[in-house]
Amino acid sequence: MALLTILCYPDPRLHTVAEPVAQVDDSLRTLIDDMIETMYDSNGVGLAATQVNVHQRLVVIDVSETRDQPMTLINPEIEWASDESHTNEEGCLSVPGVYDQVERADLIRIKALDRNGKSFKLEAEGMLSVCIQHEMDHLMGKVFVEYLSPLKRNRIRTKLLKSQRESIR
Ligand code: GNR
Ligand code: NI
Repeated sequence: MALLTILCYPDPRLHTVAEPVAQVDDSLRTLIDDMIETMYDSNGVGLAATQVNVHQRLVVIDVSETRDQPMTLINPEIEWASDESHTNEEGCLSVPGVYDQVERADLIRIKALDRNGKSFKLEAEGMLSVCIQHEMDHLMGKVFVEYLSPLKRNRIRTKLLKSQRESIR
Protein backbone atom coordinates (compact mmCIF):
# COMPACT_ATOMS: atom_id res chain seq x y z
CA MET A 1 0.00 0.00 0.00
CA ALA A 2 1.12 3.52 -0.67
CA LEU A 3 -0.08 7.07 -0.17
CA LEU A 4 -0.45 9.04 -3.38
CA THR A 5 0.16 12.77 -3.86
CA ILE A 6 -3.03 14.81 -4.38
CA LEU A 7 -2.82 17.62 -6.96
CA CYS A 8 -3.79 21.04 -5.62
CA TYR A 9 -5.86 23.70 -7.41
CA PRO A 10 -4.97 25.62 -9.59
CA ASP A 11 -2.73 22.82 -10.94
CA PRO A 12 -3.62 22.65 -14.68
CA ARG A 13 -3.43 18.84 -14.60
CA LEU A 14 -6.74 18.88 -12.67
CA HIS A 15 -8.37 19.96 -15.96
CA THR A 16 -7.31 16.86 -17.88
CA VAL A 17 -10.21 14.83 -19.27
CA ALA A 18 -9.84 11.16 -18.22
CA GLU A 19 -9.87 8.25 -20.68
CA PRO A 20 -12.03 5.16 -20.10
CA VAL A 21 -10.31 2.27 -18.28
CA ALA A 22 -9.54 -0.41 -20.88
CA GLN A 23 -8.76 -3.35 -18.57
CA VAL A 24 -9.65 -4.08 -14.94
CA ASP A 25 -6.53 -5.98 -13.87
CA ASP A 26 -4.26 -6.39 -10.84
CA SER A 27 -2.28 -3.24 -11.58
CA LEU A 28 -5.54 -1.23 -11.62
CA ARG A 29 -6.57 -2.90 -8.32
CA THR A 30 -3.24 -1.82 -6.77
CA LEU A 31 -4.01 1.77 -7.84
CA ILE A 32 -7.55 1.44 -6.42
CA ASP A 33 -6.17 0.23 -3.04
CA ASP A 34 -3.67 3.11 -2.95
CA MET A 35 -6.44 5.60 -3.76
CA ILE A 36 -8.64 4.19 -0.97
CA GLU A 37 -5.74 4.44 1.49
CA THR A 38 -5.05 8.02 0.35
CA MET A 39 -8.75 8.95 0.67
CA TYR A 40 -8.90 7.61 4.27
CA ASP A 41 -5.57 9.22 5.20
CA SER A 42 -6.95 12.61 4.03
CA ASN A 43 -10.38 12.07 5.65
CA GLY A 44 -12.08 12.47 2.27
CA VAL A 45 -15.39 10.89 1.30
CA GLY A 46 -14.22 10.36 -2.28
CA LEU A 47 -11.20 10.56 -4.57
CA ALA A 48 -11.03 10.67 -8.36
CA ALA A 49 -7.99 9.29 -10.21
CA THR A 50 -7.55 12.76 -11.79
CA GLN A 51 -6.63 14.11 -8.34
CA VAL A 52 -3.64 11.73 -8.13
CA ASN A 53 -2.59 12.59 -11.69
CA VAL A 54 -3.93 9.37 -13.25
CA HIS A 55 -6.20 10.34 -16.13
CA GLN A 56 -8.47 7.31 -16.27
CA ARG A 57 -12.18 7.07 -15.43
CA LEU A 58 -11.78 5.70 -11.90
CA VAL A 59 -13.28 6.91 -8.59
CA VAL A 60 -13.30 5.64 -5.01
CA ILE A 61 -15.96 6.73 -2.50
CA ASP A 62 -16.83 6.00 1.12
CA VAL A 63 -19.70 7.99 2.64
CA SER A 64 -20.16 5.58 5.58
CA GLU A 65 -19.80 6.85 9.17
CA THR A 66 -17.52 3.92 9.99
CA ARG A 67 -15.16 4.54 7.03
CA ASP A 68 -15.08 0.85 6.20
CA GLN A 69 -17.33 0.65 3.14
CA PRO A 70 -15.19 1.72 0.19
CA MET A 71 -16.88 1.70 -3.20
CA THR A 72 -15.08 1.68 -6.55
CA LEU A 73 -16.59 3.17 -9.71
CA ILE A 74 -14.82 2.37 -12.98
CA ASN A 75 -16.03 4.04 -16.19
CA PRO A 76 -19.06 5.50 -14.37
CA GLU A 77 -21.90 6.90 -16.52
CA ILE A 78 -24.94 8.84 -15.33
CA GLU A 79 -28.00 7.14 -16.84
CA TRP A 80 -30.51 9.51 -15.31
CA ALA A 81 -30.54 12.57 -13.03
CA SER A 82 -33.60 14.14 -11.40
CA ASP A 83 -34.70 17.61 -12.46
CA GLU A 84 -35.00 18.43 -8.77
CA SER A 85 -31.79 19.85 -7.39
CA HIS A 86 -30.46 21.41 -4.20
CA THR A 87 -27.41 23.35 -3.15
CA ASN A 88 -25.07 21.68 -0.67
CA GLU A 89 -21.81 22.78 0.91
CA GLU A 90 -18.91 21.10 -0.86
CA GLY A 91 -15.23 20.82 -0.18
CA CYS A 92 -12.45 19.14 -2.15
CA LEU A 93 -9.14 17.54 -1.20
CA SER A 94 -7.61 19.40 -4.16
CA VAL A 95 -8.90 22.76 -2.85
CA PRO A 96 -7.90 22.60 0.84
CA GLY A 97 -9.73 24.86 3.29
CA VAL A 98 -12.36 26.03 0.79
CA TYR A 99 -16.05 25.20 1.25
CA ASP A 100 -18.92 26.63 -0.77
CA GLN A 101 -22.42 25.95 -2.08
CA VAL A 102 -22.89 23.94 -5.28
CA GLU A 103 -26.17 22.94 -6.90
CA ARG A 104 -26.54 19.24 -7.75
CA ALA A 105 -29.33 16.91 -8.87
CA ASP A 106 -31.02 15.26 -5.87
CA LEU A 107 -31.24 11.75 -7.32
CA ILE A 108 -29.06 10.01 -9.87
CA ARG A 109 -28.92 6.59 -11.46
CA ILE A 110 -25.49 5.46 -12.61
CA LYS A 111 -23.87 2.50 -14.29
CA ALA A 112 -20.25 1.51 -13.62
CA LEU A 113 -17.83 -1.40 -13.32
CA ASP A 114 -16.71 -2.68 -9.91
CA ARG A 115 -13.13 -3.68 -8.99
CA ASN A 116 -13.69 -7.07 -10.57
CA GLY A 117 -14.77 -5.53 -13.85
CA LYS A 118 -18.41 -6.47 -13.28
CA SER A 119 -21.08 -3.99 -14.41
CA PHE A 120 -23.54 -2.70 -11.82
CA LYS A 121 -26.21 -0.02 -11.48
CA LEU A 122 -26.80 2.23 -8.52
CA GLU A 123 -29.41 4.78 -7.49
CA ALA A 124 -27.97 7.42 -5.21
CA GLU A 125 -29.37 10.23 -3.08
CA GLY A 126 -28.03 12.52 -0.37
CA MET A 127 -24.30 12.64 0.30
CA LEU A 128 -23.59 9.69 -2.02
CA SER A 129 -25.33 11.43 -4.92
CA VAL A 130 -23.46 14.70 -4.30
CA CYS A 131 -20.15 12.88 -3.98
CA ILE A 132 -20.58 10.83 -7.17
CA GLN A 133 -21.44 13.99 -9.14
CA HIS A 134 -18.41 15.81 -7.63
CA GLU A 135 -16.08 12.90 -8.52
CA MET A 136 -17.46 12.52 -12.04
CA ASP A 137 -16.80 16.24 -12.58
CA HIS A 138 -13.12 15.60 -11.68
CA LEU A 139 -12.98 12.93 -14.41
CA MET A 140 -14.19 15.59 -16.87
CA GLY A 141 -11.46 17.97 -15.66
CA LYS A 142 -13.87 20.07 -13.62
CA VAL A 143 -13.21 21.27 -10.08
CA PHE A 144 -16.15 22.49 -7.91
CA VAL A 145 -14.78 26.06 -7.71
CA GLU A 146 -15.62 26.41 -11.41
CA TYR A 147 -19.30 26.64 -10.33
CA LEU A 148 -18.48 29.71 -8.22
CA SER A 149 -18.25 33.30 -9.47
CA PRO A 150 -15.03 34.39 -11.24
CA LEU A 151 -14.38 36.75 -8.32
CA LYS A 152 -14.54 33.97 -5.72
CA ARG A 153 -12.54 31.63 -7.95
CA ASN A 154 -9.76 34.19 -8.39
CA ARG A 155 -9.58 34.80 -4.65
CA ILE A 156 -9.30 31.03 -4.09
CA ARG A 157 -6.62 30.74 -6.79
CA THR A 158 -4.54 33.53 -5.25
CA LYS A 159 -4.92 32.17 -1.71
CA LEU A 160 -3.90 28.63 -2.69
CA LEU A 161 -0.96 29.75 -4.84
CA LYS A 162 0.32 31.79 -1.89
CA SER A 163 -0.02 28.92 0.60
CA GLN A 164 1.66 26.51 -1.85
CA ARG A 165 4.55 28.95 -2.29
CA GLU A 166 4.92 29.25 1.49
CA SER A 167 4.80 25.49 2.12
CA ILE A 168 7.61 24.81 -0.38
CA ARG A 169 9.96 27.19 1.43
O1 GNR B 1 -13.98 14.81 1.12
C1 GNR B 1 -14.77 15.38 0.37
N1 GNR B 1 -15.90 15.91 0.88
C2 GNR B 1 -16.93 16.40 0.10
C3 GNR B 1 -17.91 17.17 0.73
C4 GNR B 1 -18.95 17.67 0.01
C5 GNR B 1 -19.05 17.41 -1.35
C6 GNR B 1 -18.09 16.67 -1.99
C7 GNR B 1 -17.03 16.16 -1.27
S1 GNR B 1 -15.82 15.20 -2.07
C8 GNR B 1 -14.44 15.53 -1.06
C9 GNR B 1 -13.27 14.66 -1.48
C10 GNR B 1 -12.85 15.08 -2.86
O2 GNR B 1 -12.26 16.10 -3.11
N2 GNR B 1 -13.18 14.30 -3.84
O3 GNR B 1 -12.91 14.64 -5.11
NI1 NI C 1 -12.79 16.79 -5.13
